[in-house]
Amino acid sequence: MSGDDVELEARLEDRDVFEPPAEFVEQANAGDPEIYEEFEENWPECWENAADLLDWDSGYDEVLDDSNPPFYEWFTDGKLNAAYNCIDRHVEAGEKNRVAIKWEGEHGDTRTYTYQDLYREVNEFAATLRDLGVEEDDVVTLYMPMVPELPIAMLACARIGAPHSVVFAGFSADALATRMNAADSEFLVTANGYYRRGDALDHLEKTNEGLDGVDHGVEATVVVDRLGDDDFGHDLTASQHDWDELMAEHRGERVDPVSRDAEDMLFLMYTSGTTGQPKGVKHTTAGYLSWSAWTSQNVLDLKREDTYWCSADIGWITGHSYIVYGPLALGTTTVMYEGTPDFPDRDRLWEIVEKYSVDVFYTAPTAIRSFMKWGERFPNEHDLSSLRLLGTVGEPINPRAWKWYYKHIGNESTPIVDTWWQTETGGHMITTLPGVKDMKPGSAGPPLPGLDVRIVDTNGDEVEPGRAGYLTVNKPWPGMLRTLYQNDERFIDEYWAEYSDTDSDDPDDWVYFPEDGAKIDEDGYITVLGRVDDVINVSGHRLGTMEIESAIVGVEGVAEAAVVGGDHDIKGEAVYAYVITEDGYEGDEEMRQRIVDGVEDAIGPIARPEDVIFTPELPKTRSGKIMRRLLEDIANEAELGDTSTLRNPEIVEEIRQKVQR
Ligand code: 6R9
Repeated sequence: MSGDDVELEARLEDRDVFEPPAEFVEQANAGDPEIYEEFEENWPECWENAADLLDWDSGYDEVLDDSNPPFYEWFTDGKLNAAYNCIDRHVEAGEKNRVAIKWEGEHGDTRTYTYQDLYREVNEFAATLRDLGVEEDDVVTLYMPMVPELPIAMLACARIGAPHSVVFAGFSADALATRMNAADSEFLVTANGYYRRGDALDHLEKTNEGLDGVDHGVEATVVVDRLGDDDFGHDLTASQHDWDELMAEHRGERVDPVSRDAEDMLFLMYTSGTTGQPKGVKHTTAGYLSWSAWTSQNVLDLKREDTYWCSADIGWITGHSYIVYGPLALGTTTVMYEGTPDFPDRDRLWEIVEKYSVDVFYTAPTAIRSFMKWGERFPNEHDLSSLRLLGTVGEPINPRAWKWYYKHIGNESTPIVDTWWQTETGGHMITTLPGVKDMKPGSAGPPLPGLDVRIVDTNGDEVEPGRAGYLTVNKPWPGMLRTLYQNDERFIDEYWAEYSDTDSDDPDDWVYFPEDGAKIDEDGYITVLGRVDDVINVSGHRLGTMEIESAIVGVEGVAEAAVVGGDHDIKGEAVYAYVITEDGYEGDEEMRQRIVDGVEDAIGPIARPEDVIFTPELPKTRSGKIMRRLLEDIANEAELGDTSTLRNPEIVEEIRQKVQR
């Protein structure tokens, strides 16, 4: 570091409040501080502001129907189509030549779709889906890498009223099968492969393995050819079709957007929970779309003229809301990148920001911590002056990483929005409105206007500022999940039972529990501390410990396993597996490898254990419960918590010695 840098670092180090620059404030979509009060006074009608961002086939009766909590309905009896809102209306408004999607492949190959191009492709694929037999309300599974055909397929589904269920391409064959089975999904769109750090990956092989695990008949699979000459040469079966061939058959066809009820399902998204079975989060057409659009406008400050880039994968909720639905509903240009941030070099993202003159950039703390480790010389090689706003999502961001992002990417002249939200919330919930509020590194900020968020203790009583407690949301909001797919009971158990009077039909007795710990400061700024359930957040991705444990006990020779999250410099948290072997099996390198492979096969490489620790016993309470907290302390090399309630306290020291080895 130069002398100037040292001084600058020191200057940022001491600051804990940052004001948004005047230049930003002047042009911000949300610029009026009164909005918080106005929304509170005018709740729930304030959310007409979100509904007004959409074009409706016919208007809604009520903003909110809360007669049957927690099954809230928003914008009741309104009719609309999400694809129409993301495409047709922009074309009709004379914006057909505006760029909708700028796609960049890993090797630098590019594709550009104007709104007119998107209109054509989405119509043709909608016609294709219909022809394959997809009807309104059929769930179509999309197991696709970051290719433009993914948003095209999503919007084609939306056009014909068929909910999509996107399964992250990095998930395993088993994960695909579990999700297709859970949703009874008979249609699949996939790809022959994609590129990762220069290598072609065989995605069709994995798809076929997954299809072997589907319990019901699969009507049709459509395969995108991403690999061309690098294709692995699998023959397509009778029910598998080539995307390009089908599209050629339907060239020029148009499909009227189906008028959907506001509350009709737009999509399902499976996410990890405390049990081994992933949860099918159900999002609706009007509530979700209006929420992703309103937050894109007011939090990400998107303008139609912007080039905006969210570096997430569309396989996660962030990509759904903030690569596809939000930005396209607003008629913005959204950038999509296929590859990783460090291929071919560690300046790949900054090269893209410069090349496209990106105005707003949204990424995850784990990525920022990698950029930090790689050093400022990579961003410094590029002109990043087009950036107006930066965002982060997925996990808490530590103040040091925040300040690095602020200085080296934002040049101390762009606000940062640290956005707390979840698959279940549909879009942003806790974050600063960037033109209105000061920023405090390490704190996401106040709840958005119109939200009632409280930090409570185990009894549900609000805790003092500065004290750790549990995050709760005390009023419904349009973007919220409506239920878990075909499982209302689990929906109540997982999200409401903890702090609600579940016998009551008074909405005031119902409290949503996101299963995060948090604290609030005197100014109402919330610092989210992380999950309080058995979910690990690895690089911003939610992984259930139970899912990983059941994968491990499925490995030959494993008797018992406990999985915990341990601190990790880059990933935030990493997976640590404690394993007891069966008699006759050695906890050796070969076994360790089989365990790692077992987890990759069951879930995917993101769940790969950082370390596998073989132990003769697990620390257990007298009632036989595994004390995960102690295992976490060991993984973190932290001071050990109380061991007095253990049946086998001596084992803790034994395990600790192994880990330090
Ligand atoms: C959007 C997304 C949700 C969980 C959530 C929380 C963590 C997300 C955060 C954050 C602190 C933030 N999380 N954003 N924690 N600060 N800005 O990530 O959805 O994959 O469902 O994960 O991620 O623990 O409960 P999802």
